[in-house]
Amino acid sequence: MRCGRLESVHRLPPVRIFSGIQPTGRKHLGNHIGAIRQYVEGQDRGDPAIYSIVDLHATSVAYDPAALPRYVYDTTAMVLAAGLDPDRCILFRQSDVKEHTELCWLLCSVTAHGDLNRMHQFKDKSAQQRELISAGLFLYPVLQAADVLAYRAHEVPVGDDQRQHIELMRDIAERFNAAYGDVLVAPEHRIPEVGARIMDLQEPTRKMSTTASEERGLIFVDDDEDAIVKKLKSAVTDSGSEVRRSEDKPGIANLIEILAAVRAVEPDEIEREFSDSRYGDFKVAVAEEVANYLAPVRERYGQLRPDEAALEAALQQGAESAREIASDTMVDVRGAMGIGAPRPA
Ligand code: AQP
Repeated sequence: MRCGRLESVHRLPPVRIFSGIQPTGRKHLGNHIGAIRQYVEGQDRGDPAIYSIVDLHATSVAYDPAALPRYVYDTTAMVLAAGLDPDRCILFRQSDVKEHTELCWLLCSVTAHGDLNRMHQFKDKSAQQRELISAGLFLYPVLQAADVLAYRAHEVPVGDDQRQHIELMRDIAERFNAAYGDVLVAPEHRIPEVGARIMDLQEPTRKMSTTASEERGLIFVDDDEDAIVKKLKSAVTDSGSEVRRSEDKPGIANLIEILAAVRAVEPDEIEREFSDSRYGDFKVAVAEEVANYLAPVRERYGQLRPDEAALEAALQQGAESAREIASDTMVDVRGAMGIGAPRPA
């Protein structure tokens, strides 16, 4: 039985996986369900699975330079606590691999200004900026394309909010290949069927967001049980009483989706099970299960986070492997674009 499974796994073509996550301090339930747990699943399938703590992206909006190195360790500890293992995947800090920034500039030559102007994230985030809408925020999707294309990754696990960026990244890769020859791989997104867009608990028509949500609207992965129960009990719902999804019930639909994602079942199953329940009882059930689901991650995070030397060592080990792959791609990109000294014939 076991042999049969292994044989069929070996017949599958190798899939290279890449995803990046911002070091924005505490991570929320949306990050965990939409992205981080897919990273862990990819670790077993990826050949290799490559994950980056994208500190360069953090500079595209106002940020605290003194806090950024600590936030990188927070996020590193968080993904390790969720189950990433630096010996079974490549985990590194984006700024340690200089190829990302070089490729970003080169990809600008095949990126349409008009396409960047249409990016929802740019529109939303530029509206949030008080002092400066930086060119970095505008170019964010090009750096993100460079992150993935530098590894010629086939698959990018992300939440639904990144769909448009991945489509742009495919266009960039295809335009590059049409102009300079077949060098880059146009990747596919891997967006989970359930839990791809976890919504804010207080404003359930908006996604749960690090920068836009208030504390009450977010569940942090390292929130303790009391905080989780309090936030979920006070989640906004409508005036009805039926536990079912519909457009006029975004709050209850979000809680159904959260419980389905936590249990890894279809939302229909949750609706059937709670068809006779009242909102209050349903919220208590969701709160208890979310708290139980996150408890081992929180505990492990508490053990890993204090050892910054070990976190740094894991990131350095990953950077070495990442550099090897990315520098290979850059030799081809530079050659194809006629950048640098001519290659020997
Ligand atoms: N609400 C969400 N539901 C499901 N997936 C989500 N992701 C983000 N929000 C949700 C996914 O998490 C991954 C990491 O996102 P990031 O690097 O952008 O980290 P962040 O900036 O801390 O997360 P936010 O909340 O997305 O911040 P804002 O809103 O400030 O930009 C990505 O794969 C993302 O899709």
